[in-house]
Amino acid sequence: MPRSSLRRGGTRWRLLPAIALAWAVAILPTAGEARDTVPAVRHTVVMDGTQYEPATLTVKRGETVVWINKDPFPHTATAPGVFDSHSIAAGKSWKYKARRAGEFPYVCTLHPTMKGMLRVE
Ligand SMILES: [Cu+2]
Repeated sequence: MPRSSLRRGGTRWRLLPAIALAWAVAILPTAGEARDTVPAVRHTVVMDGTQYEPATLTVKRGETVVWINKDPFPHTATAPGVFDSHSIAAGKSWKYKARRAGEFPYVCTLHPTMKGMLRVE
C-alpha cells in the first residue's frame, strides 16, 4: 500500500515536464503577440534562383531584415551608402536593422541583374 502510493507520486513527478510543456505552449502565442508590439519585427528576403524574394519589401523603422541565401553560390545585398552585406555564402544569412527611412534600391554586386528594393517607413 505505501509502496503503490509512492509509485503514484513518482508518476505525478514524471508528468511535471509534460505539464510544464503544455503550459509553455499555451502561453507562447500570447508572448509572441506581446513581442510584436515591441519593435523587434523581423522580415525575411530569400535569395534563390539569383533573385530576391520578395523583390520589394516594406518595413517600419527599427525592424530587421534578414537575407537568406538559398543558392549554392554567394550573393550580396548592397545599397551603396546605406547597407552592404558583402558576400553572403551559400546557406548563410545576413541581417540589417532598418534605422533610416526611405526607398533603398539594392543589388547583388556579384550578379548585376539581381535587384531588390527595401522601403523603410
Ligand atoms: Cu548574387
